[in-house]
Amino acid sequence: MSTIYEYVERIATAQSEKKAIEKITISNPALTFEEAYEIQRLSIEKSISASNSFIGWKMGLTSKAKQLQVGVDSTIYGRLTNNMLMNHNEITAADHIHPRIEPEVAFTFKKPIAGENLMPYEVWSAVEYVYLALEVIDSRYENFSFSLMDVIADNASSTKFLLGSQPYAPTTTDWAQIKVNVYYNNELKYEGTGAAILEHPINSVIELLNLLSKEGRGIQPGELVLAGAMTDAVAVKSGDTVTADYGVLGSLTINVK
Ligand code: OOG
Ligand code: MG
Repeated sequence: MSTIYEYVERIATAQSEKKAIEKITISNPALTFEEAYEIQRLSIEKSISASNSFIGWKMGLTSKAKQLQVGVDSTIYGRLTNNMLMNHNEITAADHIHPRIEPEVAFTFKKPIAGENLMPYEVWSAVEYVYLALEVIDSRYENFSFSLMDVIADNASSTKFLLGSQPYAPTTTDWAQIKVNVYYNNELKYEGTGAAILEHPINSVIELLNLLSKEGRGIQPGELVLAGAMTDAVAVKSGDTVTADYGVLGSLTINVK
């Protein structure tokens, strides 16, 4: 059986060579939750020592749409590094294995916060801004197919994300009631609401804090959190465009080269 370090290497190679690998649980069905998060942590540590920096967290599988799409029904977290944050709205298909794009919102934090089963008002007191976001995911596994432990080890399929330029104050709107229309090459493909994320996107942060507190961690000021997709993800290829239109709040587009 392979060691945790060998899985870290395999995932890193899949990413750098843009070549999908067999999911870990095929050869190691006994992979535990703790081992899976340890593979994720070590993978990000490796990326950080290669000159990237840690900037926050992503939540995954916080909506029914996403849980059904990938067949995993537990929420998970992943780690975000500065090289994932896009500085223009274009990705190159050839830089990825089988990229998908999904509409999200993100929170930034001005105060440290930690703890289990916090109330929404306690979490909001630490939030600085809310942003519109598009996440690009790219599972390192063949056919975008995985079990819970595989996707945790693979840093929740994260690869890139785009943040809107406009910071919104938490009180701007009821974030559960926001609506998003996702257009694939200018055709309406999916519709979602903020409530699709665990009834309210703030609950995604509460869930993240529950997961982090098991490890004695929390969210630090300056970190950001992607709350999870509000609709299914759209598979994209070179030449495609995905737009998420959030109505009066604005819209975000990613062009695929
Ligand atoms: C897992 C990552 C899920 C989300 O927003 O639900 C995720 C995947 O779908 O590959 O990022
Ligand atoms: Mg996501």
